[in-house]
Amino acid sequence: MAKQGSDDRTTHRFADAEVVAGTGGETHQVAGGDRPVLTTQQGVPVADDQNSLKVGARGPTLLEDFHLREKIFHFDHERIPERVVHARGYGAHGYFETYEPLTDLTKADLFRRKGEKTPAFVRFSTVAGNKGSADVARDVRGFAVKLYTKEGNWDLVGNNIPVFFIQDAIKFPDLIHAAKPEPDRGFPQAQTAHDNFWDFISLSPESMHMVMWIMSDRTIPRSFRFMEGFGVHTFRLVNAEGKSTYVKFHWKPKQGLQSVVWNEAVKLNGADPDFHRRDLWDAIGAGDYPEWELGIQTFDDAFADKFDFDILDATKIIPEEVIPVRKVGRLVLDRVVDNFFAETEQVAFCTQNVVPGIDFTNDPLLQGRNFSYLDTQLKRLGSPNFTHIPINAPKCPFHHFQQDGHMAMHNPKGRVNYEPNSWSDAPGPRESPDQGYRSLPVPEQGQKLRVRSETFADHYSQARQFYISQTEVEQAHIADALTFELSKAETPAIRARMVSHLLNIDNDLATKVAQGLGLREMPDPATAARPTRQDLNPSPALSILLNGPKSFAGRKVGALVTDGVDAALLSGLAASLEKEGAMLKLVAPHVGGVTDSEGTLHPADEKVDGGPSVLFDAVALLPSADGAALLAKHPAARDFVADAYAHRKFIAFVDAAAPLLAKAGVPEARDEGFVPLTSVKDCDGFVSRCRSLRYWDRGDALMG
Ligand code: HDD
Repeated sequence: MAKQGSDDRTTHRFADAEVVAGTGGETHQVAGGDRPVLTTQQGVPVADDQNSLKVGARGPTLLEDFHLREKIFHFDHERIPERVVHARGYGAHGYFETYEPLTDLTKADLFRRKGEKTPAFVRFSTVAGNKGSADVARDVRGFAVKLYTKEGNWDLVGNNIPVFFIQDAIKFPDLIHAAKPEPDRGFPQAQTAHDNFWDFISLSPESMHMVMWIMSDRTIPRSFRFMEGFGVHTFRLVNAEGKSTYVKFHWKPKQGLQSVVWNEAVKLNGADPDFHRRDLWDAIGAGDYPEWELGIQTFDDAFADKFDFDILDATKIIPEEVIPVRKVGRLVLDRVVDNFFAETEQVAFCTQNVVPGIDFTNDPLLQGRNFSYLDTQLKRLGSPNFTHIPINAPKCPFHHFQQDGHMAMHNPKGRVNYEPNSWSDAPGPRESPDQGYRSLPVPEQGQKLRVRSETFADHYSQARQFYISQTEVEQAHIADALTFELSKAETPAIRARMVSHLLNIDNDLATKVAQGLGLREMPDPATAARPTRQDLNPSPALSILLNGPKSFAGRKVGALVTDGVDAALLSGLAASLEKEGAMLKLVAPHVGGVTDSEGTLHPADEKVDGGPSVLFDAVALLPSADGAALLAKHPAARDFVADAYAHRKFIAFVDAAAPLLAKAGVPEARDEGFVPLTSVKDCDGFVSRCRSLRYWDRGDALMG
């Protein structure tokens, strides 16, 4: 129930609802105690919210029923258009804290004072799927940050990948049309594994660097908390003297990087389509606030001129080994939304929302984005007054003469609505040449041309650099992902065309994918505008596995338990995990829980059918002997074990679990990913094994 200006949630409690029988046999929930009386939007108290106004008990409904009409009318209009891209997202509040003044580089107010805390709202998203699609689709993740600075809102609207598919915004509608469901049939949903996408991509060599990223495990993150964010474009920092420095923005998760494996992603989307949003909600609710450090790579014209690639080309990175990332502050997410629609859905990011001290470059993708975002918010939120919505309004004072329009909520008083004016009693705001935003006076001249700069022409060298920077496991995942996706492309010519590009990136990769596809004949390499450079060094910063967490904090162990579970082991495991900052979740035959060896009841977090091992980072098999025999007959329990094994998770087990392991098809010779729990002292050892997240040596024959 809406109660203006109040966060009182007592109206949602059930306990004090009193259900009474009415005279005509109808029932009502009546106001009682401190429960407010239900009203219409006009504030008129409502006597009966269960029955519409009719002629007699079985007669027609009356048009006069203003309560019915208002209620249905409002319901009919509850939906707004979903975002044309990034429709599925999840947001949270927090703050950004500046480590040290950056006044030598920028006059941006938020970077002036050490320890300054700037309120922030972040929305993570997938790109292609609709609002109701599954969270762990293979897709780029949006990483949009709104910083409510003292000199206005700064939106850094980034992704979890530092490059993009295209170099010029004019190709964005084509790219998105090709990625979204095909227009005649309306599917596939939230996936790029179809002809249109790969047709477009295979005809766009500029996408090849991005293809390496999207086919890597970056597009199946384990959690929003465990992924990086990037501003992608080169921006400018401008200091008080008007000196400009180029900058690339990075968000580095303090929790380390982590992804799921593809077979896990597929199963996760069925087991919990809300996996990522639930993870963020749960972590913040548990006080385990995710943090990212803001990193900057800064450079000048001299570097830009000698760099191998064009700094205005959004399909290129500057390797961290070439320009190190300097950490300048941290972003902490410490509050979930109160209302999903009001905040996550209505938040409106615009790349053109910059503050004094931050400026744009001529990156043609960024320039086009600056047109698009304002426009799309008008369509989506329905009024130029979308800035009046609290989530979008600045938190600093603001004064302007923009007025009226649909749903105007800030309506200035008095006569003056223009400037300059000569009214002395209430003259209103004026511009400030000193404090106001000034665009960097970059000299620009040239002919009007529709061309792509020659300096944007190398499409393969950094794609190769990304590939050779991956560990063997990660390279195999890229080959598997390409094989999977291209196998879903029904047109053989599209598959072959993609392989012709891969030949320009890495011969082994092309060969693996060609074999995976069963290509009869290897195509010729695609004609390249520039030959692929073989001299770019691998960049370890590009690997997820080389940049994993140092601890198991923030992760979850799923323990399969039955009645008779060893009480000491269970509490020992819980204690070891708590010490690490990780969580223990109990999966049992019944959600009511299990009674341990000492007679204590432990409610379960999941019933075994609803709590597959894909939901957890590692598992513990702690059944009693009777329980193991029971679970061995249970298909969901066998899958729990078989999947944990196939996904190369660390598995703690008690001796009694042997029949379950056998039925799940686990070889009797246990590899080092298995940790026997013979006594409580083994629990710490298990947790420290879990820090490396997966036992990758488990054998190439396994899927994943
Ligand atoms: Fe975009 C949304 C990120 C290129 C046009 N974009 C959107 C969101 C993110 C990005 C994170 C979701 C914001 C939210 O959570 O509300 N977009 C990017 C990145 C790009 C990029 C990192 C390349 C570097 N986008 C891009 C181009 C165009 C757009 C080239 C158009 C020319 N993007 C939009 C949009 C969206 C959007 C249509 C849809 C919903 C919205 O803006 O608010 O304007």
